Amino acid sequence: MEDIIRKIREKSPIRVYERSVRNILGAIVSSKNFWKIVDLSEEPLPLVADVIEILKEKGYVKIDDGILLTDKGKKLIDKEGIEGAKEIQCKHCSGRGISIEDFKDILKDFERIVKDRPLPKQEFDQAFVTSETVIARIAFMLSRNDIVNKEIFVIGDDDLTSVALMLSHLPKRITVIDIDRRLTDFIMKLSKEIGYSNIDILTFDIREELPDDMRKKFDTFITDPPETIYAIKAFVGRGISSLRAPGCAGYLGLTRRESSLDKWVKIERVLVDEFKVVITDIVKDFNEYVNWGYEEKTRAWKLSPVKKKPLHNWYKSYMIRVVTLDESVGFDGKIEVDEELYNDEESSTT
Ligand code: N4P
Repeated sequence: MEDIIRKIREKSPIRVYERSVRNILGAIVSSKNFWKIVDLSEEPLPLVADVIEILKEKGYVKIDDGILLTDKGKKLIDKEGIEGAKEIQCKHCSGRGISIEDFKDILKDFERIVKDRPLPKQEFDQAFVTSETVIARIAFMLSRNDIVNKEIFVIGDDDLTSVALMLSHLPKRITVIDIDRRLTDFIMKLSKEIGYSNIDILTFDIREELPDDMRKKFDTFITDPPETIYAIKAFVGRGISSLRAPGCAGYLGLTRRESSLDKWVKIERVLVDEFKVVITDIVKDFNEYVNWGYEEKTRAWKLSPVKKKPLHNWYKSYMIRVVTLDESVGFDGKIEVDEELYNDEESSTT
């Protein structure tokens, strides 16, 4: 084991721990599919690819149409007492801890109304979540008292969360911004179809400073940023800056697919030490993303040891809820990066 870890350390810019290698080996025990292994191991994709490469070099795995343990690999599993990764989440709520039973009608309406939605654009790191996820977001926010009679700010909306919010008719008012005019036009069109007028829709690049009248205005925000520190500042920092008072809530998706725990702790520090908000909820695999279609054009594809498109939704993210306190401060400055807004050494899907 030590020898494997040493080799990986030489190869990967992402810090590796024995536990990471064990997680990846456990995932290989359970599945030979690369995307599933990333999903089950909860390790960043570039690290999973490097670990598999080293395991192959050392004769622990072989690769044909999938990733398989060799006899030497099976011996290692036994010797190290590594368990196959298990999926034991609740079947009723898919592990979200929230029931969408009462929202079946909204779910149906949502699915029908978004049918001809714009397809994901790689340029903006788009990949929308399943309809169940969107409805579960509404149920979750509702359960935390963050929707009814609230002014809600949706920051980036390829998921069309604003549309589900409109269909619920629960918020007092909705504001939605997105950089992609296809989306703002589409949301505008749907608002007319639904007959919902308490909505402001703006095409906006989140690297820019928010207009003054959007600061300290909202009760709740929701966003799903790319996994970089710049994006956390731009999307979440501005979200916090847009909240009206202490006790307001923000929701953000964070994934392990493009984040090591070392990066996560940096993100958590930005939230807690810089923005001075409290983290109240972290729900694993809350957000499930539909495979976006541009897989073959991504770094993840180049890194994948087997060139086969994913067949299941392997990309998930945690749902994080934060709440503002007296001392909370958001971020208002300009962000002057292009590529780095979306990508760092741990990301791979844009
Ligand atoms: C998803 C961005 N649906 C945008 C909202 N990426 C996930 C970020 C998780 N915080 C999707 C990655 C696919 N390129």
